[in-house]
Amino acid sequence: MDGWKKRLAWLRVLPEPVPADRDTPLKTAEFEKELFFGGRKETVRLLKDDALGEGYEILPTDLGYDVRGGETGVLYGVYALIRALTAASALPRGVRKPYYDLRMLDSWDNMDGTVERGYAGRSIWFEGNAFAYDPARIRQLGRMLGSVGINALCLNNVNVHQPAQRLLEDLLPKVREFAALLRPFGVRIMLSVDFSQPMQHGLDTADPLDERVQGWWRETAKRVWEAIPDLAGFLVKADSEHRPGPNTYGRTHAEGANMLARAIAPYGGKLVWRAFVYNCMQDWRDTKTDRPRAAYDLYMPLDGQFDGNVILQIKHGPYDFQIREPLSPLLLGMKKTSLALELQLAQEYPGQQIDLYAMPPMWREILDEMGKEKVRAVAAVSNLGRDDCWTGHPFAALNLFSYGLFSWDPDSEAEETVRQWVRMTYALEKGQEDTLTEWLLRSRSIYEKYAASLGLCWMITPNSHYGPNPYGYEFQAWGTYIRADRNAVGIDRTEKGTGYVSQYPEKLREMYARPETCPDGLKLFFHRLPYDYRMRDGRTLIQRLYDDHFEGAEEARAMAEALKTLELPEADKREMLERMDKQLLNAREWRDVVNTFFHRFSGAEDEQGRKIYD
Ligand code: GCV
Repeated sequence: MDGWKKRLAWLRVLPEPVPADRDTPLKTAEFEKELFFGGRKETVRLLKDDALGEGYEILPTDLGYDVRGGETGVLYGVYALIRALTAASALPRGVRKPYYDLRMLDSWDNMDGTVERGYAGRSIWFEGNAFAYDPARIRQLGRMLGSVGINALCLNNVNVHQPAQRLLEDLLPKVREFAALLRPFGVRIMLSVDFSQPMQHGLDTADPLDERVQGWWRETAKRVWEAIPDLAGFLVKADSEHRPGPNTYGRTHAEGANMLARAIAPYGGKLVWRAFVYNCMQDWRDTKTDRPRAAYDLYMPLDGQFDGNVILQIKHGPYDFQIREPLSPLLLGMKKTSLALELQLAQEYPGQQIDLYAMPPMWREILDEMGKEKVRAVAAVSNLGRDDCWTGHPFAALNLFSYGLFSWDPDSEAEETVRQWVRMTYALEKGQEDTLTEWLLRSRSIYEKYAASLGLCWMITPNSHYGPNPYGYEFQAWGTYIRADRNAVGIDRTEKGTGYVSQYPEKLREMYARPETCPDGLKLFFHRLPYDYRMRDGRTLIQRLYDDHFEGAEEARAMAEALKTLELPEADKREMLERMDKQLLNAREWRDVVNTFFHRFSGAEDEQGRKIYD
């Protein structure tokens, strides 16, 4: 039960737990300083300077370092110093402040202890429809989050199932106790709320323009913030995948969000409203409706109508955390609304923390394409669970660690971040450190080759979302089609097709609109192309699909061979090897199922004569 105590992930250099009496970030900073520098020659002084808030400055002195910062800033400064010294990376210079004020981790934990799309075991804090946790583990969680600058944790699933509504009611004192455990690490709590909650309290409506509804939320907000004055805010999934929302009452999403935002504004609360709204009851015969269009069509006309404390949280792509999607055009289009970029650390589509999938290279691409200034906040769906190693696959902790660093500094480099995680987590000799860093950096492209070549997504097993099933979602209501037939595959999203491409600014629109200029990775996302279509490198489309699947499976095998040689702590090694074996089976399955599927449709032979099943 206490196995997690030995699994310190990137905090291995801080082996003792932070004692419970360290109840402020400054006291935590003092503790971490003593723990790390106790056995070293440097002298470190902590200088509190409230004007710096979350910011800090590390100043080398004759004897060691001064760390100056606000209450939380000092703590971040100490962690940054420890990271730099452990990973032998450059010391942060000058005053450092986080680029985004709100750096959220969204947990999809249900109160029955399950975690929606969770791949690291059950919830760390809910079980049996109640709070159930080890306070020491929650403090260690706070420490992990604080050590990489994550400053808000949403406790419950955006799909708010009973009894999670009670978090705002009789369970509020428990939320308050929980919040106190994370406060010393600079982490504030958020709660997902159910838009229809007033209806469980005698009201016959949740209409945001109804005064009784507004009054109910005002009263509720007052009670909640009295109990937890530093609650960061509410998170809402409305009118999405059967969740209640303002559309039921003929009201807009701006009207719905503003109503809640006004209730919490007096307390400085943020209302985070998710833009993941689409028709999940689509008839597959309907080729006009195109799911990726949905969010832009709904929200662009509302730009400028949201209150100042509303943050519209937008998934990075227009679909749903697929392996390769273009950037959501909404992130580029909305100019008068505060936006948050939503990422998913939980590997729902990319291998479920069985297959290796390091995300920093993807985030670098997303941030470069978007421009960091387009959003005011960042959120990521958590990959944590009750497993001893916290993240199912010990290497999946890299994604949590890196998310923190990217959310603090969106100019972070993928390779540097990965290397820093490797050095923080393991004491490997240089050759092994290079091996691990290299394969982590390649892991996404390997997965992409066997699971989402040319931007063809959704060929997955329905519901579980692990493993291949090319037609699994073809006749379903979710708007997730590949439309493969014996001649062609993909969806035409140009002006001649669904018109989705017109949601982009001109430069991107032009690039995506023509198959010749559309990046290979998105070719079949934007275009419907025949199997004999010639790619830029001269290969036919079908040959490229075959090649990617053969290469992906082969590279996964080479990766497994290389990673087997690593000298890791026993538990990490065992878990890594177990998962690698599963990944190899998965990659093989993807290769053979997808290649066979297209071979049967197209009748095309592989130019290299490799085995494809008839
Ligand atoms: C929390 C996808 C997932 C759902 C998730 C949803 C969302 O559809 O499969 O499990 O629900 O995204 O982001 O709201």
